[in-house]
Amino acid sequence: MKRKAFIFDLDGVIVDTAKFHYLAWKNLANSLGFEFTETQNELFKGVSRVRSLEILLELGNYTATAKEKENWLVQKNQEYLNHIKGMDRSEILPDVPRVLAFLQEQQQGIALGSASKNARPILERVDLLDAFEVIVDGNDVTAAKPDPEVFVKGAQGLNAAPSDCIVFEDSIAGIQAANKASMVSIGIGQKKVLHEAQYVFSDFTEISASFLQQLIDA
Ligand code: B16
Ligand code: MG
Repeated sequence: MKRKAFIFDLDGVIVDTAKFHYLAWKNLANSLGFEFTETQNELFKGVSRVRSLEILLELGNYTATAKEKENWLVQKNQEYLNHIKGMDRSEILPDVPRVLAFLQEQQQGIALGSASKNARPILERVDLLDAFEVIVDGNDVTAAKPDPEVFVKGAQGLNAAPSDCIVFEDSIAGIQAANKASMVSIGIGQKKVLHEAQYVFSDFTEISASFLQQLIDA
């Protein structure tokens, strides 16, 4: 049997934590005297925490000192951590456990490739820490998506060639990272947003066992 490497993004693929990031960024924006909308929050998907703050301040036309930025990053993350404390298995997105179980049965490599520095506590909350043989997160990389570093490290951890890797991603930057790494890119979300992906599905309920088998056999 062939062994491929399946690399999963976290936020927006395994769980929907974008809503918690949004609440925390919105509170910060409001405390600085400007609005932050859910549409603007789309710009933050797959983007690092530090870069997200820069974008937020640009949106609010706000200039800040390095010390202020440092404090706000801590404040935002504390609020985000308060939200994720309440997470449990019910937060796992539909059919993710079915796809993970199928890949495990087929003895495929399974890795996490996330920009988040909070990936491990989130996986622990939803009881999925053991589902991943390799975890590469925001603490392990120096270059953020669309740089392919996070996925390249995931492939190395699984001892797989890039051409044997399949990446599931919900962000444009993440799809670009997978493409740059010459891996198969699968978008989870809207076709019009993720048109650079090789395949796009709304969610995992649309991903059949026969499609996964084709990816393994390819
Ligand atoms: P943290 P992913 C990304 O996770 C999120 O999509 C993005 O919105 C967030 O800013 C980033 O993680 C950093 O998260 O503040 O927890 O380190 O989609 O790459 O799993
Ligand atoms: Mg994501």
